[in-house]
Amino acid sequence: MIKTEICDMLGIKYPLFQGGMAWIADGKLAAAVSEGGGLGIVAAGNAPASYVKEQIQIAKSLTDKPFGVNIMLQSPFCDEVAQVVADEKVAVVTTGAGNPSKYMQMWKDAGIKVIPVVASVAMAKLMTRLGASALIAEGGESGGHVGELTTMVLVPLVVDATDLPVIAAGGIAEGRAVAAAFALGAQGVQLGTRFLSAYECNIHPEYKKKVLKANDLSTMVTGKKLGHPVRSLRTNFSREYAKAEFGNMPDDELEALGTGTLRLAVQEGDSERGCFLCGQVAARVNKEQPAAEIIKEIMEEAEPAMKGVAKWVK
Ligand code: TUI
Repeated sequence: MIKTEICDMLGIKYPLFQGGMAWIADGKLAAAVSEGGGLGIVAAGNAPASYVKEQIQIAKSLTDKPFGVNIMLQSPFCDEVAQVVADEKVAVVTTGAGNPSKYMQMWKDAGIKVIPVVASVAMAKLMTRLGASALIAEGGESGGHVGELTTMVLVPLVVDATDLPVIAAGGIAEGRAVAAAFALGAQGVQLGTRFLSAYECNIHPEYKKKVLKANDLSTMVTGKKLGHPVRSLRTNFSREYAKAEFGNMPDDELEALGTGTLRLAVQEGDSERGCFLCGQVAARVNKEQPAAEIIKEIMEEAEPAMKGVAKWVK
C-alpha cells in the first residue's frame, strides 16, 4: 500500500488525482474517482458558475468522499466560479492556465485546500508563500494547455523549490510512471488522459476510440503563435490549424478557428472540426475500465515498480 502525506491531508486512500479536464471532468467522473479512493476533480473550464454548481451537487449526491474543483484561470466566468466553490466549501481547489493569487485568501478563509498547477519554479515559490496546501507540477507531456518543461525536469525543480508536497502530472498512466514520479520526489500523481478511457467518462465514443487507438506519435502541440500552446490528437483539424498557424493567418482568425473546438470533440466526436485534447501517454491507454479499477490497477502496479528499481543498488 502506497500512502503519503497527501493522503492524510485530504482524507483519500491513494495519492492519485484525476485531472480537471474542461468539458470532460463532470460530477459523475469526479465522484467515481473519489469513490475509487483517489481525488476526483470537477473541471470548471470555460463554463458558467451555474454549471459548476450543478456538477458539484451531482458529485455530492454520488459520493461522501472528498473531491475537488479545477478552476481554469482564463475562463470569462472565473470570478463567479471562484465564489461558487467558496460557497459550496469543496474540499480542494486546483487551478490551471494562470496565476490564482487574487483568489487564494478567499478560498483559504472558506477552509478549502488550494493546490495550484505550476509550470515554473517562480510560480512554485509564489504559491508556497501565499499558502497553497500542495503543488501540482505538470510537464508538457500532458494534454491541454502545456508549459515548456517536461515532467522529468519540472518535478525535481519544484520539489526543491518548496516544502509543500508535490503532485506530478503529465505523462503518467501506469504504475511504472508513478514509481518514476516518486523517484523524482513527488508525493502524489495526477492523471488526465488515462481517465479518458474510464466507463464513467462521458466523452463521445469517437473521442474514446481515438485515445485507445493512439500511438507514440499521435499528439501534437498547436497554439504557440497565440501564446497558449495546447496538446491534442493529430487530426485533420489540428493539422489544418498548424498549417494556418505557420502560414500568415491573422491572429483574430486563428483565435476564431480554435473557438468552440473542444466542445465539438467532446460532444460530437467531430474529427474535422474538433480539438481532441490528449496527453502523449495516450499511447499507453488501451482499454476501457471503471475509474475505480484504473486507480487500483495503477497503484498496485506501482508497488513492484518501486521495489524493482532497488535491485540495481549493489
Ligand atoms: O490548464 C491546464 N490545462 C488546460 S487549460 C485548457 S483551456 C485553455 N485552452 C487554451 C488556452 C488556455 C486555456 C486546456 N487544458 N493544465 C494546467 C496547467 N497550467 N498547465 C500549465 C499551466 C500553467 C501555465 C502558466 C500554470 C501557470 C502558469 O503561469 C502563468 C503565470 O502567470 O505565470
